[in-house]
This record gives sequence, structure tokens and C-alpha cells, in this order.
Amino acid sequence: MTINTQKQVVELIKRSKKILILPSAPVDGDSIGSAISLYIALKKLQKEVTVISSEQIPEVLQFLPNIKVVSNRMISSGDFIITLDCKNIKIENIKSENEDGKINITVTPKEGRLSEENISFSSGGIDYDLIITVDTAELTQLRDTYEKNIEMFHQIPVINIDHHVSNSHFGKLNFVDIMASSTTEMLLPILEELSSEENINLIDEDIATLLLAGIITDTGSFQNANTTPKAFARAAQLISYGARQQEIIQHVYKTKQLSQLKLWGRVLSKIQVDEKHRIVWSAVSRQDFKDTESLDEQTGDIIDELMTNAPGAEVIVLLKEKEDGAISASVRTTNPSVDAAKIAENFGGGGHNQAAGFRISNMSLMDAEYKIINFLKDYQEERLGVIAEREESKIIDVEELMHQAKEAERAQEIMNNSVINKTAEDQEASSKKKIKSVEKEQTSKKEFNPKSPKDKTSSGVAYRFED
Ligand SMILES: [Mn+2]
Repeated sequence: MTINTQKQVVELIKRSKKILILPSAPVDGDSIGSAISLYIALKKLQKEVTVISSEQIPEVLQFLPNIKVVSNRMISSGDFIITLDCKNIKIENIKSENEDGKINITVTPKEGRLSEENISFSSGGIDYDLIITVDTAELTQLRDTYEKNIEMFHQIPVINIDHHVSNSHFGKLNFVDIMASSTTEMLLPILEELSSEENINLIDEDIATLLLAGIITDTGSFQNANTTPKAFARAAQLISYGARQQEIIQHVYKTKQLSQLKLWGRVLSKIQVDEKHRIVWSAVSRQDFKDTESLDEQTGDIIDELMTNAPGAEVIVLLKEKEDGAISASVRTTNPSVDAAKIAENFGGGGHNQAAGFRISNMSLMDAEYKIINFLKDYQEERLGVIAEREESKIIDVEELMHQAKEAERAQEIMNNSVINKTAEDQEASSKKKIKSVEKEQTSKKEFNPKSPKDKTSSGVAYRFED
């Protein structure tokens, strides 16, 4: 990333008229702060701007200025959209009918009147002349917006503004700074340059607040390792622009709903610690969300809570069972030599050196947890030179245990019986049989479990079952 790229970004924005801004999923303070601040600024430059998020915006971010400009609607390139502005009008009924090839849409207001002035038209994807993705490392993070309009991303120039190490440089212009604390930190100089070129002061208090919200949420309120001198400097600059820092802190960190506190309690009580491998993790099941009447998004900064509550841990993982059944994992590392992005990449995800994430589909929470933690143990063993003793000492094989218990029971029986009526010969025969049956079972087990030693499925760690 160079000053030159920044200039090109500014130039391309200036030349474009109809701009689509896309924040990544999962939505967070940085992606949404980036998208809306850009929206307000570009609107001031008389551009037509649309912001589409593929995910609902979490309750905790609803306080952000102009949050309502973010739309959830799906776009598809061929769509023609008729928009009816119903701000002060209550609608009782909407119906549409096809009459001889003419479509009539009837809107019945409960009170107030609708007229031609309330109607506007727009068309789907193809109409945009610029796409700006913010805080997005991969186009797939845009979910349906990308997946259902792949063609559109080939036809329209894309400016990719992001700070993730794993960014795949998918744009026509890639303004990627992996040293930046957040995408909003990167937007500040862009908006300043646009301001000076267009001779207008773009950065108002709302924009400053949105940009600061990105820095604050991505740095965990200046606590995470990505808190650079530049992050502080730009935050200070934003406050001088009028950013409402207290408003952000109040909403993001000091307002917790009861359901969220309950959920946190649940997660904290399920913390697993592996001191030897310096791993701390917890997992939230659908049942946990149900029991505590909380929402997915309310796990928000639990991972940061786990970090501060886990001194000595190098890797912190939070697993979440999502509504669609997929398992999402957030990874944080407290030591830069433990590469969170690399860990996430192993599971098809990505992120930063000390904060990353990924998703696993078609696997239960329990299995995903087992797989991930085992991977981390191997990873840490290699790094720390911890001797792998879990194979020898901690194997818990329920089947084998039950088998052993049965054998012991049988042996006891035989012993008892032999005292009364069995001959020494009988005893020998039966114990031979016993040895054979054990051997047989061990062989069949070997055949049954042909995986490599790195990918064991039935041995290993002290394992926690979801309750
Ligand atoms: Mn970010």
C-alpha cells in the first residue's frame, strides 16, 4: 500500500457516480463504521450511494449514526426496484396483480396519503459504476451479495479497502494495510484527501464517531495488540473532529443486557484450560443461546473477556454453534509468534496475526471442538517442544474401558466358580479364550481406524461433552 494507491482510490471515487458499498460479514463496528462513514461522505459529494450488508446489524451497533442507511436487501443484477417512501405513512395493505401483462401494485395507507413524490426507481447491480468493499478479506465474506452476483464483480471496478493479513487482493484497486488497526483508521486519510480535493469539509461529527467506533471496537478499546501509535494518533485526530467517544464506550462496553450477562456466565463457566499447551477455549451451543434467551451477536466481546481472564494462555478460542448449524471459531493469540491467521487458514478462514476466525460446516460442535483443539495441541507441541504424552497417558477409550471392566468381571466370576467346581484345565482354556478375544478386538480396532496418527478420532484429550 502506498500513497500512490491512496491517490488512485480518491481519483476513482471522484470519477464514479453510483457507488455500492459492501461491509463484510460478520458485521462489526469496523465494517459498519467504515461503510456508513463512506456513505455519508460520498452523499455529500452528490453521489448515489447504496450500502448493503448481508447480515443483520447487531443490537449493540444500532446506536451508530445513520445506521438506517444500511440495507439488508438482496441485490441481483437484473432487478428493477420500485421504492415507496413511507416514512410518515402507515401502510395497511400491499398487493400486486398481473393483469394482461401489466403489474398493478396497490398500496393502501392506514392514514396519510401517497403520491407520485413518494415513488422512486432504481435497478439492480448492473447500474453501479463502482463497488467499494470495506474490512473484507475475501469476496466470499460478502456472502449472498457476492455469490448471487459474481458477474457484477467482474464487470464493475472494485476498490478493496482492508487491513486483514489474509486479504486476497481481489479488487481493481487494493488499498490494504495490514499494519492498520482497523479499516476506519485507513479511511481517515482518504476522506481528508477527498475533502481537500473537493474543497469541502467532509468529516463531520457523525463520520468522526463512525471512524472512531471502528478503531475502538477493533482494538478492543485500545487493549489488543494491534493498538499502534498510529491508531492512537488517528483516534486523537478523530476526537478533535468531534467524535463522540463516550457514546461509543457507553453503548459498546457499558450496556449489557441481562440475557447477555447470562450467556457470558454460561461461556465463562465452560472455559477449558490446557496449561501445558497454553490453550484456553470455550464453546457456546444453540442450547446455551436458548437457555439464556440470548442472540448470536451477544457473544460479541466474550473472547476479549476470555483473554483477560486467562493469564498465561497463548491461544484463546471461542466456538459458536450458529443457527445454520455451522460452527464459527474466533481465535486470539496473546503472543505474536502464535499466528492466529495461520491457524484460521488451516480451517479455511483468515484474519490477522493475533485475531482471526473461521467456520466449519457439516460437523457437530463437539466434533469441531475436538478437531480444532487437537490441531492446536499439535501446533503448540511443535512450537513449544512439548512432549506428546497424551497418547500414552491420557487415552480415554470408552469402549476399551468397558471391555476391560467386563473382562475383569468375567475373570472374577471364573475365579469364584473355579474355587467351587472348575478344574485347572478349564481355567486355562477359558483364559486362553479370553486372550484370543482381546487380541481379536485389538486387530479389528486397528483395521477400523486407518487414519494417520495426526488425525486421531478416538483417543487423546480429556474431552468435555456438551450438556
Ligand atoms: Mn476490521
